[in-house]
Amino acid sequence: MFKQKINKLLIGTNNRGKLREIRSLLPKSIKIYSTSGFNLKSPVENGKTFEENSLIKSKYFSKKTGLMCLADDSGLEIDILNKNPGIYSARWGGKYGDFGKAIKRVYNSLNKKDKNWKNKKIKAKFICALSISYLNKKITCVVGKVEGYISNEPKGKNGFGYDPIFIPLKKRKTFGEMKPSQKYKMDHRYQAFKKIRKFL
Ligand code: ITT
Repeated sequence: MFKQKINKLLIGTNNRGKLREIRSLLPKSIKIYSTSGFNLKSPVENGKTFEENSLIKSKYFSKKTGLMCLADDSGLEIDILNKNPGIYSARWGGKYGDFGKAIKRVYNSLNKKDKNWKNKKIKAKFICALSISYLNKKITCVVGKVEGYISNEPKGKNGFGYDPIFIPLKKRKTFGEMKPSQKYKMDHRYQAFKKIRKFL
């Protein structure tokens, strides 16, 4: 069991939206490093679950830099699409991470599945697996979730990725319409963060 508090940490992501959000969730006392300082590419994410892919990233970036690393693997699961895009959420954006394209693919898939989907509540959840590793050793790996549904059209310019099409339960606005400070206090990443607080 890892007992010390962490005082420096590499955030193992090349996604700027995630980096912004993780920075704002970490205590200010921790010295944070990002992958851009090391000019590192991402590893191949060939795991079958969010947890496996998160650990692939935290171990890979830790071994490359010699720093303890926090990595995030996340995505959007849509019930009637058999939980797709799920672990393929980034890949639905194509080689260039085009989220206009990923969102179109969601709407095309929904249209194919059920012509009448806009008159129904399309259940979805965001999932986030956060892991901390030091070299090849896993220190922790936890999962956080937020449930909600898919908006009939993209709304809002805040956030990143699928934020414009996700409305959390009991809210009317998409994550893309919310202020970042509001989204950060309720989303899947925050739910996962609560479970690793004891390390930070
Ligand atoms: P790294 O692997 O470098 O961290 P990535 O973008 O490839 O970056 P993932 O493999 O975890 O990360 O893919 C998750 C995708 O799911 C990501 O590209 C986002 O578009 C989407 N996603 C995850 N969390 C999200 C959030 O809070 N809001 C909107 N979209 C999110």
